[in-house]
Amino acid sequence: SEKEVKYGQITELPRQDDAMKKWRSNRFGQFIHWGLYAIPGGVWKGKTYEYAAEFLKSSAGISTATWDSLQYQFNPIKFNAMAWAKMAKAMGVKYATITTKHHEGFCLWPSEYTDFDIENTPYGKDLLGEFIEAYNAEGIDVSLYYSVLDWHHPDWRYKLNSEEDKEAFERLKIFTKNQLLELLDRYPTVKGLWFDGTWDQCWKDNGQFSYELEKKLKEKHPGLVVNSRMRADEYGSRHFDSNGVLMGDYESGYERRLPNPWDIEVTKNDWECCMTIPENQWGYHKDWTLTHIKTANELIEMLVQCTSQNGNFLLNFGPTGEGDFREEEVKLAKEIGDWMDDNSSAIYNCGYAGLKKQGWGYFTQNNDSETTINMVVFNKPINGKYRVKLNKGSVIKKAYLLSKPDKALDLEEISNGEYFIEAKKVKTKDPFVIIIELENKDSKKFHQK
Ligand code: H79
Repeated sequence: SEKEVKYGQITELPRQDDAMKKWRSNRFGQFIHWGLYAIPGGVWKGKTYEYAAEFLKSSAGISTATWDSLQYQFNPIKFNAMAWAKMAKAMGVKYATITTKHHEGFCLWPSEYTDFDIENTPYGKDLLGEFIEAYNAEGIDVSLYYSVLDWHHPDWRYKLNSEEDKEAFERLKIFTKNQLLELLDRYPTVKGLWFDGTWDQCWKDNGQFSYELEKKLKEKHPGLVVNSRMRADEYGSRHFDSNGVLMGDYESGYERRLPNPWDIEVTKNDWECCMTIPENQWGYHKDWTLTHIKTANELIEMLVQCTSQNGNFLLNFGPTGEGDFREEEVKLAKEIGDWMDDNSSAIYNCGYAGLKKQGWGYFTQNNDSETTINMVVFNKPINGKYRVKLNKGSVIKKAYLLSKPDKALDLEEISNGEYFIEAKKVKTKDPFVIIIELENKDSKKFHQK
């Protein structure tokens, strides 16, 4: 039975305005986690802490005063915003999301509302402004990550137990709103806000506030794209309201995990998966031998899977305290970029093709095309034949490798609409893309004009 929800969804979904269409067509983004935690890099007083480096303050039980004094060491002399932006562009991302303030509370921009910011470091300059300008100059959209959970701010409470807690939290709400409006004021080219740290009871108890805040931010900044994680309704339901309706503009619950690749329900909403390269490290950690480090092919497969299910893929980088990227990240960015150079036509502006996923990989389809389908292959079948099950009545006109458009691949029709594409002897760089051209329109795509 339907509940009455007053502080639920604000914008009807899926949004079809130009800003959202752009967000959707971007598909591949770079996440940047940068803050004071980059300085110790997971190591405190000679001891290495395995848990996420951006949680070191909590893992090592460091007092707020001690942690906050890292501010006076923050001096990323190697930071070169233009070099960062060029690396991101070469990797093939169309957007970047950067931590303006993580749980530690340190602000990467000079904020009027706190001294715990970049202005009061040896670096001193507006680092966030430099970042945005450089990325925009490379044609990359920028969104801002903002944690409402704040270990530095004296008014943050996990739970509001007393009148005094409630008063403190009222002040925290004003602070939060001021900072967000300040960010949008200072950086008018920003495309989206990515909220985090919204799971505590205090936030769940303030659904009306997150509703009014989302509304206000969108009024100030038309086109703004906000993640579902920002929101709770007045009953404390997060991401989805008490009737299961998605809040914000896209689902942002896919953190370090992907949906089941056969799931069709997920294609009905916009969504984004954010992913780390090690198991669970967002900020810079000195020791990457602690866990598995994902390979370029593993990450490319995740990007392709997201695309095939109408999702975006936001891949995280954790720069060092000095302001450069570790070698492993530079190498992966290059490898992914090389693949994107040849195959990005199966990614940008692409989404769910309306077809049943097969074992060899993923179908994607350009949202502006009705008769061309991409097959991105990660598992080569032993018989060299790629099964394609089209919707009934569909006929394949031609199939070929994206890398060799002039050579038609052999087709074997199995039954009405069902084919084998033969590609046993082809030489390709893996993972590779096969293109199918259909005789007729065959599209059950969700995001259609
Ligand atoms: O910024 C990165 C991490 O530092 C941050 N989010 C990503 C993007 C992060 N903060 N905390 N966590 C990740 C893990 C926290 C998980 C939990 Fe929970 C919060 C466990 C209990 C409360 C998630 C929300 C699972 C249950 C509720």
